[in-house]
Parts: sequence; structure tokens; C-alpha cells
Amino acid sequence: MAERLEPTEIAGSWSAVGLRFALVVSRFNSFITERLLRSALDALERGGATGRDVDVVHVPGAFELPLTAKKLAASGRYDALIAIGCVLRGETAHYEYVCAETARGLQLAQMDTGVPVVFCVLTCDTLEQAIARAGVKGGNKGFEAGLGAIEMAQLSRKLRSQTKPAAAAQRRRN
Ligand code: INI
Repeated sequence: MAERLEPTEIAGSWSAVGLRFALVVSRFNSFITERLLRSALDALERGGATGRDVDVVHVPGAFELPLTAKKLAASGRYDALIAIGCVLRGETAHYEYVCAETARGLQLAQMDTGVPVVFCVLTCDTLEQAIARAGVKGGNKGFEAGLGAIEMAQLSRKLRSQTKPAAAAQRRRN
């Protein structure tokens, strides 16, 4: 009988030591976003990141996150970014535009640059829902984002180093 196939797992680790991060934070709904920021920084610090390796940039609102994230990612100085915002549904369609364009812009920023951009933008109907996700009472999405940034930064480094030999082998075959 054929042996069970044992795949090679390529995974990111939880150590932030030696990695550089930038956090872009929206000032709109700062009561929420500053709490998300604190928890994200907590996760990075627990992973071993130091103050020298972490930069924080504030922008007016969620809509301004993508351009700033793209500029930071394109600088080549960071292993991963975290974009932090909080959009609350109002009476108008403004909410839909801000949510959709922020998500689309942040995805473009990471796809265009190859630098992971973790999406930590709360999109909620009410302030109570945002509070429940921002650690005022319990869980905090900022902490999850911090862990996600470490994992994606590590994974990206691994994929870079592991896919290089494959590219070289392909060139040799050609
Ligand atoms: N920006 C937010 O980050 N959250 C919101 O809830 C929000 N609302 O509701 O309007 C919001 N609007 C501002 C927007 O992000 C831009 O800063 C503004 O339109 C200027 O470009």
C-alpha cells in the first residue's frame, strides 16, 4: 500500500523579534481606535518587538488609511502593517462608500507592494457593537491583528526564502 503523503508545512511563527511593523490608525472614532491600537501594540510587544521596530502613523479617517498604508508598505522598511479604523453606520450611504473603499484600498496596498497589511477596521451598526470588539468589556480585535501581523510577516519571510531556490531551479531548467 502507498505511504501516506506527508506534506511540507510552510507556516509563520509567533516571534516578532527582529521584525519591523507600522500601524496606521484612524482618528475618527478614536475612543475605539486607540483601544485597538493599544491591544495591537500589546500583541507585538509580547511577541518580542521593541519600540525601535514599531512606528505609529495617525490619519483623519478610515478613508485615508489605504494611501498611507501603501506609502509605508512601498518604503521597504516594514515586514507588515496594521490598518486600524472604526466605521459606524449612519443614516446615509456614506458608510457603505467608506467601508468598501477602505477595504478595497487596503487590499490593493498589500497586493501592489507584497507587504502584508492586516485589516483591523471595525465596520459596525452601533457604537455598542464596536465597544464589544475593542476590548472595553472583553475581546479585542487589535490583539488579533497584532498576532496576524506577526504571523504574516514571518510567513512572508519564509515564502521569500523558500521560493527563491525554486525560481533558480526553474531558470536552470530553461
Ligand atoms: N471615518 C471613519 O473612520 N469612521 C466613520 O464612521 C466615518 N463616518 O461615519 O463618516 C468616517 N468618515 C470620514 C472618512 O473616513 C474620511 O476621513 C473623510 O471622508 C475625508 O476623506
